[in-house]
Amino acid sequence: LKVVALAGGTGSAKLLLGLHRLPIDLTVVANVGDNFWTYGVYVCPDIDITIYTLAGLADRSKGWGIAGDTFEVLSQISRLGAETWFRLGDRDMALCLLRTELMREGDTLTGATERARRALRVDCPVLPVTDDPVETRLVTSRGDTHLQEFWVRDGGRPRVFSIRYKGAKGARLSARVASALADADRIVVCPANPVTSIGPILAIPGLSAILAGSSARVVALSPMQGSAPFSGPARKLMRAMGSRPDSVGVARLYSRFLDGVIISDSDSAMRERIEKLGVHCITTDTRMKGPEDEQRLSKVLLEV
Ligand code: FO1
Repeated sequence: LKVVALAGGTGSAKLLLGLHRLPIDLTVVANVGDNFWTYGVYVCPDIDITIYTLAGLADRSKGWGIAGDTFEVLSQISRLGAETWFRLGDRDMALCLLRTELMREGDTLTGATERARRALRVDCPVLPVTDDPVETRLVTSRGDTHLQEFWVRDGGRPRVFSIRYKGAKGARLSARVASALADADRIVVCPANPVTSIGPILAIPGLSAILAGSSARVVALSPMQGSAPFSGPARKLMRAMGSRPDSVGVARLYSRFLDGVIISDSDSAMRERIEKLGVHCITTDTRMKGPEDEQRLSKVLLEV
């Protein structure tokens, strides 16, 4: 079974671990909207957490970076008087340095990612949705900011007036992503922030039409329980986009292409509303507390 998973950060990585343990042919399509230039390097948080998680290196308590990483470079940068609110670890920085170097020499983000995942012995393709730069930007009460500035520097506190995916309109879907989607038997939308993780993927011209026209079933695991996401700023950002911050809102955002969705059993009252959108809805315990949950939910996603 060829499965393509559309993935963002922490929540996605947990589900990917479950999918990765099943006997399927898995390809991960990663968000690039949270990619960020800092300390002279190109950081790709969603790509990197996917690789670190599948390589068994991730710091699973933080949800980003490498377990046991040190912060020597960052301490010295701070000593030199620069801001260090973005806590990029030493080993994590190594991947970012190599990626920056490869891309300066003319390699694509796809090529640099392929090299890293192979070196770290991740046995499934991790594909950035596009090789063109796309940036999730927010107009907030602290000005026009990158997603990382809003979330990490400002702690997600400022008021959010609008959100845009800078560069998305002119970005081209990567050829490898297009071919993985064309060959897929099933497409899984991971439990990720629909605005900052899946939104930038869907904003790449042509992608949502490919999903809508695909003969593969497209299924999602909702990242929401009630109006709270399992992690991150989904509630605030869905509201800012005029969406209901719950599983109905998520299903509505994806309804153009979604065949089925798994939502929390505590939200079973939302089921009827979701089915009215033409989306088959299953309720179960959607919390991922460990490998059993990750695998159980992965299996349900392949059966919906
Ligand atoms: N998130 C934080 O909340 N604080 C950090 O200092 C931080 C550092 C960081 C370094 C590398 C990396 O790849 C991710 C990092 N993240 C950090 C996570 C990241 O900002 C977001 O959670 C994701 O972009 C959301 O998908």
